[in-house]
Order: sequence, then structure tokens, then C-alpha cells
Amino acid sequence: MSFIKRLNQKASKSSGWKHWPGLIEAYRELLPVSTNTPIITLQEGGTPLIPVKTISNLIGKGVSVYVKYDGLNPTGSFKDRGMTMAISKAKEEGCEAVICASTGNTSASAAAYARRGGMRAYVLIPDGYVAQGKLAQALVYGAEVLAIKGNFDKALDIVQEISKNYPVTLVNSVNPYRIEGQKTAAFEIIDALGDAPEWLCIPMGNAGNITAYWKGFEEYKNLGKSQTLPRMMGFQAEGSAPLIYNKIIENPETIATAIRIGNPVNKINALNAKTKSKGSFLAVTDEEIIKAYKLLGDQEGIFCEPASAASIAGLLKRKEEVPKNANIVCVLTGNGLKDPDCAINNNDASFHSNLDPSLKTVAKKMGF
Ligand code: AN7
Repeated sequence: MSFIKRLNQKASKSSGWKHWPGLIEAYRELLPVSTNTPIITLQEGGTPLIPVKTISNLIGKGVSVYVKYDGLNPTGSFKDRGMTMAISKAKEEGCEAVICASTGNTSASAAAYARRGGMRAYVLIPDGYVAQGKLAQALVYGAEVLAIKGNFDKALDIVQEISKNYPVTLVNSVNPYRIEGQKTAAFEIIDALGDAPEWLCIPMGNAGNITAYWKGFEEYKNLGKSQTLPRMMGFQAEGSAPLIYNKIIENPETIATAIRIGNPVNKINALNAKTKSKGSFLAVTDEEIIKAYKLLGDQEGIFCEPASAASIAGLLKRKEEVPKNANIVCVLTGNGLKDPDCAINNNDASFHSNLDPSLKTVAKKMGF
């Protein structure tokens, strides 16, 4: 049964919505909200699970690979799933301002939802290491941007202290409501496939998302909505891989600035998901990330940001271990438009500039 048919079936059975109402309404009974919770939503979630034949063919063995394209959320990343919950609960608790540290996507999402909920949004970012699209969003959404001469890990230390000492609510993934919202992505995958996939491939930065997915998969299985649990296959960028090398990385570096994080706050939860799911973590190089990024773009018409391509790069690196006939889901956490510089500098397109505006010149360049 198609995803849309399932949705409609669910809709007719539940509170009566006809169109996707946002993930809190869709999964209300599985989330910590009550009738007193003001729902701050941009109708996030309900993102497509898209088959990617090129990747399936590269793996072979009858395997079906899908991408969970969470770059199609309202601010262009999976963070919106967590933010609709965190901001709705902050509003319920009477909070007037929120704060986060961010490599970019959290700041965009926090700003959008906080402002929509009538709150101030303070965002701490590593100066010079946030992709242009994300910075543009934070500004347009009316955040108060504090760019520090330091990396994400330092920014997170500062915002944790500030939220302890001042009346501002922390909306990084240490906020448990973030994890609650993000777990719905696992529900959607099972709703679409009818069961959990054999593998879930996911990029890891601060490791909130892998924590959330695992929670979602476990909860749905306990409810009898799936028969199996996936193996959690996490990936980090080689220069920024504290969970693979099992140590804090003081100066993380990678082209995938979203996951340029050296000391993940959800480390214990990520390791728990790995152990319980019989999963495995692996590092991928920037070169492997860019190769996967280009492949998705020019073979599948899917534009994700470099951090997201780590899930595909990782799957391809683990090709030999993939079981026959498996269903595999790779999470594409963010939209490619977030990082235009990376796109312009990493593509194999032919771009002929400065042409005479004549039919002859254009036709000649086209090869006719
Ligand atoms: C596109 O925005 O940490 O392992 O501050 O933007 O849950 O941290 C972003 C993380 C993967 C990693 N893909 O997720 C931030 C931030 C994209 C991301 C991750 C991020 P987590």
C-alpha cells in the first residue's frame, strides 16, 4: 500500500484530518502533549520515502534502497520534527525566549518555530563555519545571531550554562522534547514500508537523531506496529568522528559543516542504539561524501546537503556486508539548497558562460 493511501486510511480512522496536519497531530497519542499544549507547527513531517534505483543497483543482491528525504521539511531539515515539539512545550511552560548552539540547521529551525510562537530566539554559531543558506534563514526568521570564535562544542558549553542561569529555554537535542518529535521519522518509515527496514543508515553529529530514530523504532515495535528492528548504521565524517574513534576531537574538520562536531552530547544514547540494534558505526571521508552527494544529484534528482550524503557514502562503503534482498533506508537530513557554495564547487556539470546571444553560438555549444 502506498504511503499516501496509508495516510488517508489513518486520517479517516483518527481525528478526521484530510491533509497532513504536522507530526504532532498525526502522532498525538504517542507524544507528550495534552489539550493544554499550544501546537506551534509548520506542518512538518510526512516527508517522502523515495526509492533510489542507482544506489540499489550499485549494491545489487536484490536490495531496495530508499531515502527518507527530510530536507523537504519546512525549514529544510529534520530539525523541524524536534523543534515543533520543543517550541510547543516551551510555549506551554510560558517561556519567552529560547537558545541553541548550532552548526546551522538547528538555528534556522529554532528561529522559525520560536518566532512563530511569539518567542525570541538566540542562536550561537561557529563564526565562518555555517553554510550560507542556513545563516540566511536564521536572519530572515528573526533570530538574534551570536557568532563565536570557536566551534560548535564550545558554543554548546556556553548555551548550556546560559540556560541554567538565565530565563531562556535550551532547544538543543539535550532537550528531551526534541528527541520525542524526531522519533516520528521512524514511525513514518514503518507506516510506509509496513515494517522496519533491515538497516537504517544515518549521519551523526551530536547524535540526537540516531537516538530519536532508535526510540521511535523501539516504541513502534512495542506497540505491534512493526515485527522487526533495524540495525542502526551510523556514519561520521573522517575528520570529525568522535563516535568512531571513541575520543573527543578537539578540532573537528569536514566539508560537511553540519556534522563538524567533536564531542557529541548524546554519545551514550548513540552507543546504546548501536549495541541494542547490533548496529555499527563507520567514518567516511569528505571525498566519499562528495561522491555520494553528486551521485544523488545527477543520477536521482535528489539534492541533499553534504552531511546527509554521508548516509549514502557509508552504505556504499559497507556494500559487501549488506544482506540479500534487504530494505535499507538512508536518512537525508537536510536540503542541498542549504549549502550553495558546496554545490557550486562540487559538480560535474558543464557550465558555458559569457556566450554571444546568438542561435549559432548556442547551438554549437550544444554540440549541433
Ligand atoms: C543536515 O544544526 O547539530 O546527530 O546544530 O544539520 O542529531 O546532531 C546539525 C546536525 C545531520 C547530525 N545532518 O544530526 C545543528 C546540528 C544534518 C545536520 C546532522 C545535523 P545529530
